[in-house]
Amino acid sequence: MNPQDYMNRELKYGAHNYHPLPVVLEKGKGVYVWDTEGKKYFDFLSAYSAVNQGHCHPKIIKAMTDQAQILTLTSRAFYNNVLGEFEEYVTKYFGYDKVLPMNTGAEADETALKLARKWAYEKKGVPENEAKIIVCENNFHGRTITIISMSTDPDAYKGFGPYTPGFIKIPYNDIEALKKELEDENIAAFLVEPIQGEAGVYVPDNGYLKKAYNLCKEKNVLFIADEVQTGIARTGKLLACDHENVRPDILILGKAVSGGAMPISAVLADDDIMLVIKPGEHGSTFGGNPLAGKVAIAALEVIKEERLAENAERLGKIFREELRKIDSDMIELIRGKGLLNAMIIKPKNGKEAWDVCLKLRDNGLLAKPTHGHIIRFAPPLVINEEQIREAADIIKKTILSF
Ligand code: IF1
Repeated sequence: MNPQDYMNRELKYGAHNYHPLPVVLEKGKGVYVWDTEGKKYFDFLSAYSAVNQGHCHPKIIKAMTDQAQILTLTSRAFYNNVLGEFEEYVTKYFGYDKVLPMNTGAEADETALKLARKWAYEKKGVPENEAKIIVCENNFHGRTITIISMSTDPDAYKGFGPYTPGFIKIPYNDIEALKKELEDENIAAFLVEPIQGEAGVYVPDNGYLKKAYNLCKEKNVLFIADEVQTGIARTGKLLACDHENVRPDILILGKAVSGGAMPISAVLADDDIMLVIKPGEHGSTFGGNPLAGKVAIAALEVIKEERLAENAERLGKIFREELRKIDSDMIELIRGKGLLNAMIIKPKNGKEAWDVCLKLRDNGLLAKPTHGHIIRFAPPLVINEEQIREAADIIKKTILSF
């Protein structure tokens, strides 16, 4: 089959809920992926930051294949010999009393919302069914009905109502707006992305997270960080909240928890919050399965062993520096932190971010536009200096060709 055959088959038999860049991949290793014709590319999306440890990391794949031959799933109806090992490892790793394992990022966000509401009723004394959660405009937390009820993006929510009530939307990076809404006594939590990914790698002002956290503490409101995309070394620290020494009351993780091997997510909190959920009140068939446990431990070990946070911090600076040197009126702005970066494109002669991504593909680098005019650059964190300079050269050559 040629690439067009593969694409046509997906179009014919799959739902049309995506519009992929036309490239058909069949193999990945480290920072590279290969298409069905054998052409090699830098992967500068990393499956939306799930593949921080690089494609098919040998240690993660070994953990996966070893455990897959022993025991994959028991359900939580029974104990298994791996879950506790994972729970001990991950809670010590991030410094929380407890973890609740789920599968996707959206499920972890839903878990955090349930925790916050129950905590509000049982611990804060909010009257039943009155709890509200403050969220930010242009957020992205996933695709469930409740999560899209928090969204301000019509693509995400339009046509899927009726919506879940109980959310207040305020502008991102706006401390005054938060202060005002926190006056309401029924606020359970403030849910925030430390950097807004889908919004276009929107980095808030220095000090925003710290101020927001402190305001929440004054009002006995939970500070929930969605680090599904920013977490696990992507922004140059283990967590993006670490840049401001903020320790969220509830921490939401997904994506890179598995290094891209399988869907694994986790919610971390201390006992006074986590223990409001009792047996039978929450869970999932696959959450906490032994295969996921072994994969997650290996994936988190790789982050520390290979010093990926430090690498992201150092190479992120070089990368932004190189991109800022490109002299083109097509580039409006370069922004980001660590290896989560974005280029804002000013269309030229009718050529937009999508056209830039097509040409980047031709030149051997894969990236995807968001919101029409923003290109996200987020390579696997195992990239080295020579590779990041080579990738920056490809981007430069591509932009200058327009
Ligand atoms: C898609 C974006 C990234 C997330 C944050 C929760 C989730 C996500 C901060 C849900 C998921 C994804 C999902 C993917 C596109 C993607 C994305 F462009 F939409 F914004 F990463 F940049 N919290 N983000 O970013 O996690 O349930 O998907 O495991 O196609 O929806 P999930």
